[in-house]
Amino acid sequence: MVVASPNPSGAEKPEAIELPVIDLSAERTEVAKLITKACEQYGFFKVINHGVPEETIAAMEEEGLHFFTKPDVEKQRAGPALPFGYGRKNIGFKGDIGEVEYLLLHSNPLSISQSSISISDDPQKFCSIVNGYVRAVRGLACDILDLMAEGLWVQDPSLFSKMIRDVESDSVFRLNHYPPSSFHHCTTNAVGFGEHTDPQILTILRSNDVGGLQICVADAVWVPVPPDPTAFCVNVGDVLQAMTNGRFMSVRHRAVTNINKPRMSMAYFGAPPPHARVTAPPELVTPHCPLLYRPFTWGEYKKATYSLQLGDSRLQLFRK
Ligand code: GA4
Repeated sequence: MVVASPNPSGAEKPEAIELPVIDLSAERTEVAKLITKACEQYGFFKVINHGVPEETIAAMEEEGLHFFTKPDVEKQRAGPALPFGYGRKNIGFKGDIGEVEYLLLHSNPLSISQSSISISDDPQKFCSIVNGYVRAVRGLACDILDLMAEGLWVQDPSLFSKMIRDVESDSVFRLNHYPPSSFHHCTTNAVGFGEHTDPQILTILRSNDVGGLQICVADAVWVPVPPDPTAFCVNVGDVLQAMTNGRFMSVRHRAVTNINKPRMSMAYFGAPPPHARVTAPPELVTPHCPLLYRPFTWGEYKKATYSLQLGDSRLQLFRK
């Protein structure tokens, strides 16, 4: 059993954090400014009026819940998640474990269609629901990335979004199911998904109304983020930190289990194509802020990611 470590800073439990809430229907320049500020200060924010239809979200959530309530033997048929499919407790290839079961899917339609066969009794329906959800959240991620480029005054407004729009984009979609701690005879929160940063460009996350996400706001101070099923939680990944020359922060986060209730989260991780070159544009490199990371390809970064453990700092390896 992996138990969430207390904050070493003292006995007091930190207050929950209210992430910046950004209304995407507000005036564009203002939205771009607010997003930029949130990425510099927190690396995390919430978006409302995001345009992803409620039915698209509800259908995906229903499919996910339906899958996780299946008997073990049926779920195992979709596994192991090496690299895609059903996984349980084991995370990555380096021995990390957590109190979580999950479905990990590549986001391209062909791969989704192939995975659907072993996941669902009605693969066509599952495939069309996942494709619909992924298309919608990819669109949202692209809109947000364009707003970020505007907020940073980057010359090419699609500098970031074109990487995940590319047909070869290596984006992935993940459904995580965290059984309640009591399920494991545990009376305290257990670590569902250990601390880490997301390696990709941008993550678009939502969960049911059960809390569990925590972000690291200062050295080893973990703050819970209250659940909000009406919003998407957006966070900066390592690649975006590198592409913004360190202006945006890829922040460590983790998920703990709830004592009484199961939590399900759905995350889209927008990534570049394997051969795309990741580096900051000249506008973000100045004598005062010289280039922080050496240019690398996503393929190179991914290789480093999978050769390390979940909680290791990978971006450090690419520091100039
Ligand atoms: C964290 C973000 C995504 O869930 C993920 C994870 C991946 C995996 O579960 O296979 C990794 C993890 C994540 C980062 C370090 C490596 C790779 C497990 C692990 C130990 C799908 C991703 O891209 O990186």
